[in-house]
Amino acid sequence: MNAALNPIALAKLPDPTTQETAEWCDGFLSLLAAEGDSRARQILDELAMLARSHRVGWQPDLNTPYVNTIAPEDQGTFPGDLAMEERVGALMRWNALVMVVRANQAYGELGGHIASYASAADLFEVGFNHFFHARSPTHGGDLVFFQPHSAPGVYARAFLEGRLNEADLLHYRQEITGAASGARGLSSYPHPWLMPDFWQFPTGSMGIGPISSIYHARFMHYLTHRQLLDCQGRKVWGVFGDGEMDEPESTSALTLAAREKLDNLVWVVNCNLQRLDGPVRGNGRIIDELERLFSGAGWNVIKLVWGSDWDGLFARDVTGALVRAFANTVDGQMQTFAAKDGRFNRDNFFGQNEALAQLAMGLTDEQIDKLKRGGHDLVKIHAAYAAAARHQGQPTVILAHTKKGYGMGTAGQGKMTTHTQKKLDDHDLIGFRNRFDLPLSDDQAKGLAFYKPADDSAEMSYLHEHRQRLGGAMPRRETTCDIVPVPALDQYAAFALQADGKEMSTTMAFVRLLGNLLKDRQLGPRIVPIVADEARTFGMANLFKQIGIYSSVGQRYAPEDIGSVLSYREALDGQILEEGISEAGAIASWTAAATSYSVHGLAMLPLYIYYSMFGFQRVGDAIWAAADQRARGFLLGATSGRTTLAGEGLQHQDGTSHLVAATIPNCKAYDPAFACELAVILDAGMRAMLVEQHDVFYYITLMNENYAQPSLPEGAASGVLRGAYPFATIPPDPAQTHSGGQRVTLLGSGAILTEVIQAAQRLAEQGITVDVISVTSWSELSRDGASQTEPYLGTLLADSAGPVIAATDYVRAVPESVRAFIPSGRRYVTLGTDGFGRSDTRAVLRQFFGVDAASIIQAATAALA
Ligand SMILES: Cc1ncc(C[n+]2csc(CCOP(=O)(O)OP(=O)(O)O)c2C)c(N)n1
Repeated sequence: MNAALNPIALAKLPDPTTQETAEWCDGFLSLLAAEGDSRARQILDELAMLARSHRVGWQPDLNTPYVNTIAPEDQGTFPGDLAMEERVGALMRWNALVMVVRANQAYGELGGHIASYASAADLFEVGFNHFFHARSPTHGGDLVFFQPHSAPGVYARAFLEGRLNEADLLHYRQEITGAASGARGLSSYPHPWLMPDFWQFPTGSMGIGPISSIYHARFMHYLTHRQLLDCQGRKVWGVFGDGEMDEPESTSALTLAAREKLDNLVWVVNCNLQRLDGPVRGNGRIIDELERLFSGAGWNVIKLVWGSDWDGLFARDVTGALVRAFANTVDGQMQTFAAKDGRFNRDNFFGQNEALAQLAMGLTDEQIDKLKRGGHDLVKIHAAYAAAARHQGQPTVILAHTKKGYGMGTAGQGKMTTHTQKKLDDHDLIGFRNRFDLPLSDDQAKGLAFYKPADDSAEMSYLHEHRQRLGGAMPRRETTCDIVPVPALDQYAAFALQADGKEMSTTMAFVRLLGNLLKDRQLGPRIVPIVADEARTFGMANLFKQIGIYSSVGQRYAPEDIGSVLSYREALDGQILEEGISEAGAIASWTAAATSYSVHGLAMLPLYIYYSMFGFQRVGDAIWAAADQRARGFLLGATSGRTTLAGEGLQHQDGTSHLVAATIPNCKAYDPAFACELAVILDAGMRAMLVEQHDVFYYITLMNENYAQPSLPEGAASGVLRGAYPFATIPPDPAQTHSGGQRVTLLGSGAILTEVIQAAQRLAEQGITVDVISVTSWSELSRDGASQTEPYLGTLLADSAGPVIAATDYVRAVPESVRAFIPSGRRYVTLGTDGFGRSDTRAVLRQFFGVDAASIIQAATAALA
């Protein structure tokens, strides 16, 4: 592009007040005219280098003028039928609006949003008509993350496409009533759990969609580089809110996306300048701020600020008055302009100075009112998407300027309160009809009638034809994938099953099991070990060399420990995902792998091992979203428990993860004490997820305490999986007759089971019969109890008698969760680690929290008294 002919570029130039400045500028412009952009860039680079070598202290401004990145002459031809797409888009807008308004007319409490989709409609529609490719025999399918509260628009499209009917739309946000009446309830936001053949990615919790999209895009590179699946040609699209960008998760992985050169990733940030309460940056400009942020992070930034009808204004604006005016207009003011009519904008925006007033002279107030922002102009949006899709070597963000509540007139457009606006009066409805030229009578508009053109109409043909070209309807969640065979348990876990008193920690056992599984020809390659800079902590350093750490550029250095058998090895086909110190990133990575069976039709088995405290507590919401996305994989909460991780103190010691895990319906959580139990659980989990293909995931806590590991007791396996099994009955010391046939049952899980066993032995020495039950999962016991007339725990306890004492390394609420299933008449006492953690030796900590053998004996003795 020749800047000499471009008024926008001219306007950005410094005022050539001095002769010298003018000469420099002229020199540059003639260079540009004579030798083009690339030579101009080269000269600028060289000048910048020269300036730096003299420590001039100059940095280029990361902001460009408040105009479109793509010049009109570079935007290419729009490949669609513009008028048709506007008509079809208007129908989406209408049906989405009707759906929300009617749901709330019927039941005012249901909620829902109109204004967000009103701003995002064109951004979605261009994607649907021209870019978002569904999975088909010839294409693996794009991944699309939809702004959650714009879901009504996606339903409206599915309605026109014939995937949903009117009865379904009438059950927006009513899944229960919908199902009961034979219709399909439509979930508030994208929830794969609730609409498993429809939504792919849960985005309802702001920030999780953005970070998730990055790690999904990276995981596609991982699959390609490991030659498991060729993901080339597939894109990850995400439409997110400008307010949503404030979430730490939204921006925390931007540099990773750039570093990994994720050119398969395109974000569209819907910059309607508003969030829920008000403006996103009332006193600044969010588009400028995001431009600086994203370009600084290494992204390709495309600003999509103004619609085509501004092109003429810019072309006539030879003095740069428009660009200067925008540079002086903050978003709070821009929102006011959006909310007001053409007259107001003429007076207050174009009225700022003579040059601007001149520009607006040829426009009527109505034309001024209708001047489009870039994110409402199909042609401009298409140009931006096409440029993004073409761009190589970087992820792209499109900063799309829109109006919140676009077209909602005085009822909503640009209003402070528009986010939650769910009512429109007759006047607004007629206004909306007129604004978008909808084929509705006054009565139909006022009566909020859904509108679907006849099946053989041009609109419907256009709609279907465009989706057919792109592989069919979207969003669409698929679940077909091959079964991955799991080797027989004794092939890889014999050392754990017959441990025979050998000392090891369950973490060591896990690493050994993992090492063995990795060697399996069929399962091995599907395993995705994930760490967040803690592999050495868990004794996994041997895997670095064995299977390599994934790196999209291989290894460009000689590692310091090159001679070592454990040398740090990065490789293009490396298998470990080393996410660095980002639990948010690691869990997003885990989710990408754990949903690969559905997103890519290729089942993978991610095992993310981390400090258990930094899991459910730190990234619990992301785990909840993974559950919603029907993840299948293992989460391994290592160094778990409040007394087992001895020296680390308050912020590291986890006493609650099992409490939270228990609240996630498709999470099976286990706190095994022994390597043999762990092996049984791991094995069953793999079979459930990879062979039987259940939508469950497993949370297993692991400890770093070494102790003697028993072999798996005969017949214990099924109890291990159900949550508990009788570990031992210790008969009373016959020399001690004074206790008079007393009997007590001790329940223990995880690390505290060893304390329970010690206590049992000492109680038996006092002449008491002690039944020891190893609890592997409190939550499985509790779920069983709640769903069965004869709870398994009750059956298990039927063979014993006397009080029941339970002890764990978790808060008391964990063993309390099974109280209801203890047979009546038997006293139930729970010991746990409530309170803040602190540092000391294990023995002292257990004594302090009252979960050591002595405390268990004391509780048992008191209960027997
Ligand atoms: C983690 C989280 N916090 C808060 C919300 C509630 N919430 C839903 S939408 C919204 C405002 C979104 O603003 P923006 O991202 O700018 O999108 P817009 O609706 O303006 O397009 C908020 C606060 C949420 N869904 N998730």
